[in-house]
Parts: sequence; C-alpha cells; structure tokens
Amino acid sequence: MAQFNRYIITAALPYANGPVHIGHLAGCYLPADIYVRYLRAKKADVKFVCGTDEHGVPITIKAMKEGVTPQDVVDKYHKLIGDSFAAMGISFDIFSRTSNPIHHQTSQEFFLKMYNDGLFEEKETEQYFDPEKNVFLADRYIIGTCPKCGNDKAYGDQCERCGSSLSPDELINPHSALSDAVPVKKKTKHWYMPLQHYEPWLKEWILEGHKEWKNNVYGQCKSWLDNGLQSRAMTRDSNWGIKVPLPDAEGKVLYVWFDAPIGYISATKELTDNWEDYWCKEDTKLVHFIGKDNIVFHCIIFPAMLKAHGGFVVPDNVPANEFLNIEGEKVSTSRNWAVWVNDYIQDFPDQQDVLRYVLCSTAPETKDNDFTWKDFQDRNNNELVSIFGNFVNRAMVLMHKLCGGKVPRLHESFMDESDREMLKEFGVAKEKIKNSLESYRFREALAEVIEFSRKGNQYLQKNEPWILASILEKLNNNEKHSKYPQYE
Ligand code: B3M
Ligand code: ZN
Repeated sequence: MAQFNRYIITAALPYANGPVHIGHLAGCYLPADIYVRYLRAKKADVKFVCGTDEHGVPITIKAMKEGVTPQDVVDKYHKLIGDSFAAMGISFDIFSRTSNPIHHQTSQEFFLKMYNDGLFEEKETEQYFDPEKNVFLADRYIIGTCPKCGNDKAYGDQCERCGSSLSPDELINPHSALSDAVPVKKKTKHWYMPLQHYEPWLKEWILEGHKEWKNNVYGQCKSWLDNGLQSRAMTRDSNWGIKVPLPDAEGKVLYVWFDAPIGYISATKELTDNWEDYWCKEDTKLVHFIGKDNIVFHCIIFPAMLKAHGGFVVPDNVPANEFLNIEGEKVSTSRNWAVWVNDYIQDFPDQQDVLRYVLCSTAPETKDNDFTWKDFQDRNNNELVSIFGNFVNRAMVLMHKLCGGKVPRLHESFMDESDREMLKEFGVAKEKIKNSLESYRFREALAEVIEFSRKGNQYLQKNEPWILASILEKLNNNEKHSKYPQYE
C-alpha cells in the first residue's frame, strides 16, 4: 500500500443551472465532507476543492428557457449553490467557479500541451445546424416528436416522458429549439481524443490495479473497457465556453467534460501557491467524490487526459454513490420532485445536523435508496436524539457535575470490570469507525457510532453516576467537591 503524505479531495462541480437537492448531498458532498473532516481530525495535509461547472449545454438551455443570458444563470446559481453548501456545513477549502480566468487559462494550457504533443485527431463530421440562427445545434437543442411515445417535446438526445434515449435523426418533425427552423446538416471540424490509445493503460490501472474500488464503479469501468473505447470530440461549436486556443477555431469551445474536471486543478491553484504538491507529487492521494452518472468521466476520460498530458497524479479512488429517490420516486427537476437544499434550510433553520445524520445513514452507497419524511422523523427521534444525543448529553452533564467540566484523568484504582469493558469497547469502536471511513463506508461508520452510543447509555444506566452526582451536589453545596478525588 502506497504511503500518502497529502490529500486532494474533490467533490463533483455542480452545474450552475439550478439549485442542489438532497440527493446531491447524500450522493457526493456529504460523504466527501465527512471524509475530509476525518482527515483533518487526523491532522492530515488535505485540500477539499469544489466549485460550479458553468459551461456546457445545460447552462445555455436554462438561459434560453428563462430568457436571460448564460452569465445571469451562472451568477445566480453559483451564489445559491455555494450558500446551500455553506449552510449545510460542507467545509470546502475553496468553492470556485469554472468561469474564473485562472480556469480558462489552465484549461487552454492543458489543451495546448496535448495539441502540441500531437495527441488529438482533427476530424470533419456533419452536425446539425440552425440555418436561421447560423449556429450548430447540440442534440439537446433539437426538439421533435418522440417516435416511441408521441411526446411532441422530445429532445434530440432523450425523451423525458418515456425515458428513451434518442438521436436527432429519430425525431419526427425535428426543429431547432432556438428558431423553430428545420435543422440541416453541415460540416464542422473538431479535435478528438483517441481514448482507445489509453485502453491498455486504463485496463491495467483500473481492472488490475484498483480491484478495491466500489462494485458499482469498478463494474461500470469494466463494461466501458470491455466494450472498447473510441475517439471522443473534446471541442464543440458554441459561443458559451472556453475558447479553443488555436488560430483556426472561431466559434469552437472546449467540450464541457474536458474543462470541468480541470476545474479541480484550477481551484487548487486559486487556493494555494503550492498547488503542484497536491497534483503532481506521487505521494498525494487524489479522491474524487461523485454521483454514479459521472463515473465514466472521472474514471476513464479525465484520467486518460491526465495521463496524456503527463505530470499529474491519477485518482486513488472514485467512491461514486448511486441515486437517492424521494418517497419512492426518482428525483425529477422538470416535475419539481426533489427536496431542494435551499428550501430545507429555509423551512428547518438550524436543523442541518438532522439532515446530515439522516442522509448519511440512508446514503445510496451500494444501490439506489429511498428518502421519506417518515423515516427522517423516525431516525431523528429514535436514533439521533434518543441514542446519540442522549449519550452525549448525559456524558457532558455528568462531566460538569462530577468533574468540574473537565475530561477527568483515568484513575486505574477506581475502575471496576464494567469500566474496563467499556474502555475496551471504546477502542474497538474507534478502530471499526476508522476502517469504515477509510474504505468510504460512511453508513457503516455512522451505525457504529450509534451502536457505541447505545452501549454507552447502557453503561451509564447500569452505573447510575447521576446518583453520585446528586449526592455530591447535596454534600458539597458550598464546598466544591473537595471530598471527592479531584480530576485534572
Ligand atoms: N457538472 C455534472 C453534474 O453536475 C457535472 C459534474 C462535473 S465534475 C467535473 O452532475
Ligand atoms: Zn417518448
């Protein structure tokens, strides 16, 4: 096992086109935050980076729907999302944004290095084009009737009513979402990354070298690699994004999945001058926390980019979670079926820990899981308050009554069998919690905390130190605890 001397922990950059919901928290941000807090508690050298992903089609679609500029959209949601995370105690060292100049520069340099090393293929293909607006259309911008279910508002990549994935050719009556014009095909040039060249390395690195990755992550990687990788365009036709830094590239921007993960590097640059320690030294542990829909980008495409560019570490782990459903149904932005974090904070101010507790204990770590308000209530009342809260509260109150508010020194001579047993349990629980956290099993770690609290409550119940506390209180009304062994 490699020895790591510092950590760079990333959490997926949310698109700045809408608020975040509790599924995002449970899937990615909360586990990342717990892991980072654990590392900080161990006094590890760690940087925790995130920020908003402000390019790509999702942003421009949102702007179009709302009749505002993409810049308006990203400004609004960068603030809203950042505030939500801050209110929920997600303790990033930096929450940056991919519209920052330092990110544009970092991404362009990354692209240029790969370009100059001859790592792209230049290819001309036919793409859909809006003859009225004079722009190329991403598949999402083409609307028509779904051949499967008849929905007349299906997108060129997917029908949101029946869930079929589509290509623009399959749509009946295709038209541009920008102008209603019928799209035509037009030639356009792009820069492709031949991912197949990195296949042998990826197979060796992941399939042989990282068998410890979570089953859902390893399985997806294996299926991508078994199916064979292909060249993938790393540029797009758009006027929103990071300009392709080449002379003959008017109207071309970097593919959002090319620039967004580089955002982790740019954010680290923005955070600290010694950013290279975190990205280029072999004894750094890089961990990407993400949701399952981002696996291929973080396990295959971005590592291939890092490898191609050279000089960077690659992730040691990518602990992706599955999805959290709400009351038995999949989250849907279009149907507004979600618990939005900003709404929760408004409705339950000062109740962040309850939500953190519930989301951690029901996190979709190995399969999709369900969030219900009934379960939220039960877990709060029956676990967080009555077991953990009760234990901590009793311990604190007793410490104040019996030990003058200080953690007492251990006096071997006052200990009986049950004390020794409890101390042993404490050591065992600590070891278990540590192991669970280090293998990204946060539910298991939390369950162990509750189990230990349960035992702690039983121990207190049996020993009834509050009886002693009340006797002492009566005896020492004025004279402070002087007859009782003093603790330092
Ligand atoms: N913005 C997708 C998402 O929010 C994308 C993640 C980027 S991580 C580099 O799910
Ligand atoms: Zn359909």
